[in-house]
Amino acid sequence: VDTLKHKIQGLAEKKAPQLTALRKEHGGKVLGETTVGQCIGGMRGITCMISETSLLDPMEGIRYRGRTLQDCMDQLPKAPGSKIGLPEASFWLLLTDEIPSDAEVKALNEELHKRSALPESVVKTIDSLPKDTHPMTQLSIGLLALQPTSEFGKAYRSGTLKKNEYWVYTLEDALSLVAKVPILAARIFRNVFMEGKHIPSDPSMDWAGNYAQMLGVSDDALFKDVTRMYLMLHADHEAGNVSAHTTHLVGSALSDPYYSYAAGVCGLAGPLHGLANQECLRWLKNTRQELGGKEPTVEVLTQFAKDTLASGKVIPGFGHGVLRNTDPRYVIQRQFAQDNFPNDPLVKLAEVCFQAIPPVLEATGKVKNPWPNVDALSGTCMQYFGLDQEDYYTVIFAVSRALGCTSNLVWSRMMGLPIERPKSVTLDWLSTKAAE
Ligand code: AMX
Repeated sequence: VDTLKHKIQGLAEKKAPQLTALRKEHGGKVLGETTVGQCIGGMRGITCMISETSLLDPMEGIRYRGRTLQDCMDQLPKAPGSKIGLPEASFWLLLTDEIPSDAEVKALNEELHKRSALPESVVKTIDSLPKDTHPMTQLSIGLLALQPTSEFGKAYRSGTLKKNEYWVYTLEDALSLVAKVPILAARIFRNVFMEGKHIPSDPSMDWAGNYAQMLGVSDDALFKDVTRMYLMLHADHEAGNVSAHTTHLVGSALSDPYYSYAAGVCGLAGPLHGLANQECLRWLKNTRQELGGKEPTVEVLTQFAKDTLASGKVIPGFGHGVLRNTDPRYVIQRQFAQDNFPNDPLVKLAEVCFQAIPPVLEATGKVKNPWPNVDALSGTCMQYFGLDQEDYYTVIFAVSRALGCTSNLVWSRMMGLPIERPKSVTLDWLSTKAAE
């Protein structure tokens, strides 16, 4: 922890003059105008937040601290025998702007294991929930049940916490939350789908590999890898998306990381956000069923895609709000699937979709990005190993996004960002303004 603190502090010292200059000398500089359309339309395209951890390039996709995901795959330390950049190494990168060494990731994993035990009260709370409570509801309840353990909360209540120490206690909570979230998430999985038979945490394992073995759906070493890959690729995606923004907003009120991320998880549970991967898998499965044993071909899939559009539905797994190219998260998952299980029927179907669907979407003339997004394959990769409990998929997303959301909280407190309070107006106010 001391090394991590030291590195974060060192980076913050480098960034401090930049932040001061931006505030003092350029505070009045115009970044853009806000239109009536943006005010009604979900604030799309309004540049109005800071997130140091990642930045989205419309063509190359998300970059963690300036590194593309392929860079992360190549450069981040790996578990023995694995080719996947470890997600907890990306946590280190998001926090420090440095690729950790193998020894640093090992030490980080040891620290996470030390912090990973769930208090008995949290275990009781989770175990007492009705099994038909959605796993995402259970996860947010579990995170809130952990809130009394917040070091930030305790320090703040003590009345002696100084503003320049906020980030230290936020980091303490971020580490503990990240340490505990796979334990909590695995417990929920085993309670809901495996009759409450739990698999103990293995302190010799990496963060994501251990999560995979606690889920216990497959003994295949590749299941650990697919989990590592999923958790690395979903760790962060700027701060404007619903879960990251919610976490940031709640944190801006100095609510501690447990409160903040529990709120973010509630946003992730929405069908327009974290639930999309589930939709994609369903679409592929339905398509396969309707093909009724027929070999998928580009011609058949083209017709299928046209029919989906004609019935007024979207084709899940394609398109993006900001990206304008094939999502690199899709590219990496596709490579993994091609390398390891190219003959899986759903993988084969997804391959044909990749060829057939973009031209159909392009032909509509309105779809801004006809290319596949992250969700086009993630469910397929998970179900290959037997993780076919679709209601659980968003929980895995949430375990991953804890890395980005909590790193961002640390940096928000480090930069002393204030409470968020954008201006809202009424329709009448807008009409008057529009008529001017
Ligand atoms: N299938 C059919 N129509 C689509 C489409 C798709 N895959 N993607 C976009 N369109 C349509 C939109 O519905 C919109 O139609 P409208 O003008 O009649 O309302 C038009 O094309 C223009 O949309 P856009 O500006 O290209 O996209 P957007 O920013 O409004 O929406 C998204 C982005 C992801 C919601 C959209 O592409 C979509 O619905 N995709 C399918 C669902 C999906 O894969 N979601 C997961 C996204 C990844 C993620 O963030 N987790």
